[in-house]
Amino acid sequence: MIADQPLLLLEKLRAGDRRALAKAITLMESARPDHQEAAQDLLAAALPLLSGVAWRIAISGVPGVGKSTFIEAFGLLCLSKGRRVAVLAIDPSSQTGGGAILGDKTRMENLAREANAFIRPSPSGGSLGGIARRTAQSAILAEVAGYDVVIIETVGVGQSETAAASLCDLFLLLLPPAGGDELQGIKRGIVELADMVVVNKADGDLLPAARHAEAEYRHALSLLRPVQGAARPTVLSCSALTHAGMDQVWAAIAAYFASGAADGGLERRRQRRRLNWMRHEIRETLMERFTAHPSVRASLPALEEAVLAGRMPVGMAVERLLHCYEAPALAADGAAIKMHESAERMRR
Ligand SMILES: Nc1nc2c(ncn2[C@@H]2O[C@H](COP(=O)(O)OP(=O)(O)O)[C@@H](O)[C@H]2O)c(=O)[nH]1
Ligand SMILES: [Mg+2]
Repeated sequence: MIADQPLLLLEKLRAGDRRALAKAITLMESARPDHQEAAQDLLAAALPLLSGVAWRIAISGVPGVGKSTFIEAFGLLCLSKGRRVAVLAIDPSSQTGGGAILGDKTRMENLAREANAFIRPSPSGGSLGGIARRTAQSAILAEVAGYDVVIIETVGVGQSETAAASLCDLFLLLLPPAGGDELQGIKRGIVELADMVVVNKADGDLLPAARHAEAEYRHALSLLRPVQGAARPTVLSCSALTHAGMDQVWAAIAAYFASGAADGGLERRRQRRRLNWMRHEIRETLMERFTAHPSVRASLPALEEAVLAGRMPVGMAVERLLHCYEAPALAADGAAIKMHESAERMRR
């Protein structure tokens, strides 16, 4: 099976084989330990092959803002510039195989038909952290397979934006053509994550509203203090439907990557991203192991009970749990030590 031949799979990937990419991602998403091991071998072998030329772009925005339509339009534009496009998704709400985001593949019908495009729905199930990790790994595999524009679509709810922002080179926030009270993105702090803000649906009756919103966002963002070292996000408007303004979006994205490559900002961001990812994984893995640990599990109910009843300080309960985790043998020996002590006492 594929699990036996990660290097063969890598060869096919490097040749740009779309089916090999689908297979590699399936392998990586599998929970089977042998698949996981093969996938990690594959990734380790793939990493040194990355040239860094690929653009990794996350697109976020509330449902209905036009993400899928935008990605198709932008994707087709990328293809017309000779690029190869992979579309991935982060959607923690998709518990079934299809995935809610790209389940509506109909919206990307034209892109899906193209030989140089690859579309993959969100991995389903698991924590957001797990989904984000699998998406980041899929992005690496896609880059090795020669997809030099990797687009990550994410739903604009909850934590998925933060996750997406932390694993891309450019975080593009798509906003609806409404201003005033509806500068929601700013209220929710999402805009601060954005490297680029694009007001969509700048067409037909919505054109004036879109232009107005664009101006409002530009103004609002000029008042925000930019994150240290980061440039203020570019604000644009476009129509994903009519493609009006898409060329300007493309130009702004190209300029972003050109300047990032020239001044080293892009590489710094990627380095920071890898380190953050590692730290995040350490936290997640430790937490997983901690809660799964037999002696932690054995002690937890009683300690929680004691904290609940106000009989034990939280700090002490935590220390005892950590002790169970770090020195399980000692903790297990605890009973033996107690018996030993009482035996001693009885003897005296
Ligand atoms: N007028 C207009 N409608 C758009 C535009 N982009 C998307 N839509 C429409 O908005 C609806 C939601 O689009 P979709 O791409 O599925 O949004 P998503 O949920 O963010 O992926 C669809 O009916 C689209 O046809 C646009 O630029 N202009
Ligand atoms: Mg969509």
